[in-house]
Amino acid sequence: MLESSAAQQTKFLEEWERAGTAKVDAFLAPQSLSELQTAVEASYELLRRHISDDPPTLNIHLADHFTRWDGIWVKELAGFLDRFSPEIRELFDRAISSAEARFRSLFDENWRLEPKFTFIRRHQSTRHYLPWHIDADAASIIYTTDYCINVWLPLDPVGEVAPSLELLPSSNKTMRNLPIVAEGEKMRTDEWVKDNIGTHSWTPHALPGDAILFDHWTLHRTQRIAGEQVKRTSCEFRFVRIA
Ligand SMILES: O=C(O)CCC(=O)C(=O)O
Ligand SMILES: [Fe+2]
Repeated sequence: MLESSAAQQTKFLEEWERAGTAKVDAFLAPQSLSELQTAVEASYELLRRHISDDPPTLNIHLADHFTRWDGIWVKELAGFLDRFSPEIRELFDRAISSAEARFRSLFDENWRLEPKFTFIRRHQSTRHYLPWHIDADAASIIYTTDYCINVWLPLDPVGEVAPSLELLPSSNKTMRNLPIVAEGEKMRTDEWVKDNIGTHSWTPHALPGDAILFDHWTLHRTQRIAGEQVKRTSCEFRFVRIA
């Protein structure tokens, strides 16, 4: 029997309250997913083509994230697309509006996507897999807002071949009362996590269109999966309360 959307929302909110993380199947409708996939692919291609322009056409932040970790900072991408591909900018804006509408239907109307905290990530090897961390300090979010929710959107199937996220449900309750890491790498060692939180982790499988939500106190890391040849692209759409 299909659950009504009200029943699904209640179930989601219960899980969210309990664990600080939850999966939403088909967070994006097929049309929005397809727009997002097209926009992301086209942006990587454009950045690749322009990364070595002399004089530079990518600003320093866009170039830095792209070169260092195959990342795209959405805040900085917007201006670049306005110059080089307004039609891709439009696709992005539409996908973001759909994600905002879906997010608000799960929580309430008082949320918006924050481009400053929104990134696209591509793993092409295990080199940039992230160790245990919370986004509050690792992504420096705590210096701007006291609460933020990450809508993590894989654009490839994850959990089996390509890496998903491994999360520690309910770790947010402990982490929000512990000191943040202010300096250096801002990552927690396996031993620290075992001693302070435990080992009961959750590694959701997900398909493109599904979303894994978690708040900025929830410990997580890239799923440990060997495949050096595996490529995985994902979006980190971060939401904050409308002030
Ligand atoms: O995609 C990954 O491997 C890590 C993502 C992450 O840490 C995040 O979205 O906050
Ligand atoms: Fe993270």
